[in-house]
Parts: sequence; structure tokens; C-alpha cells
Amino acid sequence: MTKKTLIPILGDQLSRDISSLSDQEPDNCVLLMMEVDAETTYVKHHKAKIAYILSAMRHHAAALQERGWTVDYVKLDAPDNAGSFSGEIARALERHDIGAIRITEAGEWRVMAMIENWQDQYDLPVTICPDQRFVATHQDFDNWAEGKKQLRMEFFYREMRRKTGLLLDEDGKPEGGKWNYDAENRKPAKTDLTMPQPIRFQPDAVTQEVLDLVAKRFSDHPGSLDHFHFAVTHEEALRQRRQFLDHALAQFGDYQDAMLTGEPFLWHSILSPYLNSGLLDPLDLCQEVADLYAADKVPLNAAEGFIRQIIGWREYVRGIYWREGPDYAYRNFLKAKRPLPDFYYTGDTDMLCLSEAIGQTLDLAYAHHIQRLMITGNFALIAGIDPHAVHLWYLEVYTDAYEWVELPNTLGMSQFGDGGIIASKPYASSGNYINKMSDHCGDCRYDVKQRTGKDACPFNALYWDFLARNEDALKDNNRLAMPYRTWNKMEPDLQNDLRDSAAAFLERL
Ligand code: FAD
Ligand code: DLZ
Ligand code: SF4
Repeated sequence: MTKKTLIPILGDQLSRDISSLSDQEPDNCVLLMMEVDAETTYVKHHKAKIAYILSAMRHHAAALQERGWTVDYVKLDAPDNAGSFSGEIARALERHDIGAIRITEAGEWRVMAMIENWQDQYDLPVTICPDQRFVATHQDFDNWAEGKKQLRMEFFYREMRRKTGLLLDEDGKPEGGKWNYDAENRKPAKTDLTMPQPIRFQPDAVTQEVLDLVAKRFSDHPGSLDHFHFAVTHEEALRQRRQFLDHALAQFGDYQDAMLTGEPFLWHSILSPYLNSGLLDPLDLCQEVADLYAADKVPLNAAEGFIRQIIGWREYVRGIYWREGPDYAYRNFLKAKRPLPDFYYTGDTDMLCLSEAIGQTLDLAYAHHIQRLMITGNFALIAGIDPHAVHLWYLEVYTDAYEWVELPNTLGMSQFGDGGIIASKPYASSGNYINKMSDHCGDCRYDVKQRTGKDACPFNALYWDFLARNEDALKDNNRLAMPYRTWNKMEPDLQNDLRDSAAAFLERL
């Protein structure tokens, strides 16, 4: 009998056409799916994130079996579960007569290092297939980046538009004459607008079993399972995609940066968990968005704004992750050292913007981009929290968080830990920005207009203190010339008051 090929399918490789399966005959392969402790606990993932991944894995295994594949599925509570991918590969080699291993490259340095050992460890040929679910290959990104002084997303994004042909006219020019309609993505929202809601999927028996397992086994992990609402199959993810395209996309452009108390989703797609784990295909989604624009169903600022997030930002951060290497996780350009405040795990703070963003994160394992960047991220940045600790928090608490996408967004874009590879200036702001883009401040116990004193919005003093504290590192950044001019023109008494207010606040943290 000919030996079979063992094809491990990891928890974020749930795409039907994953590259490890292409050109393979079901009769010659054993697919291996593994729920293992090493993955569920390498950080303390939010309970709902674990439940989503395990349930989506179990449903995907059933779908693969229906399509004729043999799937060897190891549950987390299986007796003798070895607890790691490598340990489970070893056990699978005892159960099956295997001649070779084939796997799609993993999305993290940590797991790639494991896979690269397998050939020696098991004395079998191991084929690592490129992950074809992205527009840019690693080589494409490196070719683009090579020799450039600055790796700005905008220019990479234009390459991706050219490569995919998305939103280009017949002459290869951008639709509407401009590449980027970012300036038309910044309307604050009002509470009286009717908001579309994402579909709340009811747990089936498979999901319920996983929810019970997670509740029991991960009771010390952050977050709640009470509001679990995720799609866990390809069909359900497609229903949420339809819901977004039909009811939210048209206004996504206008309100992309808006925040409202009690409205966690606004006009966002809530599709990132499905895009990142493989239930949805990013390019196919972008093509439908471009088609809706071509059919006059959605405005250009919405279509372009959405497509930019996916073939621009999403592809760009992946390129940076693999180009910069595993040490990127430890960069700390501003030498920030403060530990993460406890309220990131409880939401228990009287700063309303933070309690809203963190509260919904703990309930739903979801927050939208501006909450992540300008509320929780901004606060950590201006309070001088250690960027590695901030990175671990984001990796834990969001269902869409895998290191390739989370780390560059957090450590690079949000915390300026890489010294400006991703962001041309730190995303630091006072309460003014939050007041402009949300309705939080009106109901907050702090006064966003006051800069010092016990009732002043803490973001205000922290913002100026951040600039003053990091003047040596940041003063030559052209994009900060204006705030530094303002700071240097301030009366010394006011400067001292701001710095004292910030110090007193940080002391209380
Ligand atoms: P929408 O607003 O509807 O956007 C559509 C899609 O665009 C998203 O589903 C996502 O796939 C993509 N997208 C948008 N912005 C980005 C971005 N900056 N980078 C990569 N993809 C993007 N996104 C993740 O997928 N995983 C993460 O772990 C993650 N961590 C983040 C950490 C920080 C500090 C910040 C500032 C952003 C992070 N993002 C992350 C990006 C972004 O916040 C989420 O993709 C988005 O909020 C997901 O919600 P949505 O599907 O409703 O997105
Ligand atoms: C995130 C995660 C979790 C919580 N659990 C598992 C698991 O039990 N089995 C699995 O195959 N994958 C899991 N994952 C996703 C993996 O961590 C992810 O596939 C790797 O990090 C590679 O990106
Ligand atoms: Fe946040 Fe300050 Fe506004 Fe309160 S006043 S919601 S702390 S920005």
C-alpha cells in the first residue's frame, strides 16, 4: 500500500481551497486538525476567541469530510492529547502510514519555526506551500520595499490596486481620479441614525459543546461567552458578508472613524475573524465591493475606503510582519516601560471612552479600528505603557487577532514601537479628537475642555506630557513640528501644570 501524505490544517487555515490541498487526491491524504493547549494558551486568549476558532475548526472538519477528505480530528479534551502541533504530528505518524507532510505556511514566526523542524524531527519530506490567500507574495512585498527609505502604505496600496485591477478605469487610472478618499471617511455619527446590526448567529450543538468546554477549561481567561454571536461556518460567514454589503457598506465610508456610546459595530463589516481564519476570501469580497460601486449601489468613498483596508492595510501589515522578523515584537523606540493598567481587563475606569471600548471588547471580543487605535491604543501610547504588554493584550482580546496582523498594527501603527516604519507620526491625541469623533465626552465624568485639575480629561495632560517626555526622540519628526511649536510657546507655568497633572494621574494608575 502506498504511504499517505499528512496534511495538517491549522486553525486559521479554514479556507476550502487552502494551498496545501491543491492538486491532492483525497484517497492519498490524511488531513490532521488539532485542538492543542499550546495554541489555546500561548497567550490568554479571550474565551470567545477560543470558542470561535474551535467551533469553526470543528465545522470545517465536517465540511471537508463531506467533500470526501479523510480528517483525523483531535479534540482538546481527547485522552493523550499531546498539547502541541509537533506532539500531535508525532502521534498522527503512529496512527497512519505516512510518507510525507504537506502544510500551508503558518501565519506566525513562532509556528513557522516549529514547522521548519519537522523534516529533521520526523525524518520525512515536508513541503511548505505558500499561503495564496493574499494579493502580495512575500517576494512581491520585498521587491516593492527594496531600496525604499520609507515604506508608506499608500504607495504599496496603489501597487495592489494595479495588481488586482480593483477600482481602475479602462486606462488603468483610479476610479474618480484619486487613489484614496480617506478625507471622506471622517464624519462623526449621530445617535439618531439607523444602524444596521450584524447577524447574531445562534450556537448549534457543536458550538454549544465548545462553549461548555471553554467555559470550564478557560475560566481564568479574559472576556465573556454570554454574547457569543460569531458565524462559525462558511455559509454563516457568507450571510454576514451579505448583511454588510446590503445594509452597511454604503455608509461605511462616511462613518469609518466614528464612535458612539452603546453602538459597538456602527457601519463596520465585522468580517475580520472570517477573513483571517479563512471562512471568507478577501479578494472575492473586494471584487464584489468594486462591482457594487460599478453598479451604482454604493458610493466611491465607501468602496474605496473598504477595499483600501483589505488590499492596502491588511496586505501591507503582513508584508511588514514577515520583512521585519521575530524581533519586531520587542522593539520599543520610545522606551516605554509602564505596566498595562488593570482596567484593560475589567473596563473599570471612569474615562467613558475607555470603559466603552474595553467593556465591549470583553463582552464581544470586538472593537472597531478607531476604538483600537484612538482610544485603547492612544491611551496606552500617551501613558507610556510598555508596547510589548500592549501587543499581548491586543493579541489576547480580539477574535481576529493573529500575530501577523495584530503585531504591526499594535506595536508599529499604534505604539510607534518601531520608530516610524508604519506610521509617519505617533497616533497620539488629546481628548479633542475623541470629542470630535464620538458622543462619549458629553456623558463622561471628566471635562474634555479642561487641561489640568481633577476634572480635566486625562487625555489632555497626558498628550502634552507624552510630547514633552519624548521630545528627544520625536522633535525632528516634521509631522510633529506644529504641536512642538505650540508646546514650546506655552507659558512655563502651564507646561508645569500639565506635566504635574499627568504625573499625578500616572501615579494613581
Ligand atoms: P472593517 O472596519 O469593516 O474593515 C474591513 C476589513 O478591513 C477588516 O475586516 C480587516 O480585514 C481589514 N482591515 C481594516 N483595517 C485593517 C488594518 N489596520 N490591518 C489589517 N486589516 C485591516 N485587524 C485584524 O484583523 N486583526 C488584529 O489583530 C488587529 N489588531 C489591531 C490592533 C490595533 C492596535 C489596531 C489599531 C488595529 C488592529 N486591526 C486588526 C485592524 C482593524 O482594527 C480590524 O481589522 C477591524 O477593526 C476589524 O473589524 P471589521 O471587520 O469590522 O473591520
Ligand atoms: C488561535 C488558535 C487557538 C486559540 N487554538 C488553536 C487550536 O487549538 N488549534 C489550531 O490549529 N489553531 C489554533 N489557533 C490558531 C493558531 O494559533 C494559528 O493557526 C497559528 O498561530 C498560525 O498562525
Ligand atoms: Fe474620554 Fe476624556 Fe472624553 Fe472622558 S472626556 S470620554 S476621558 S476623551
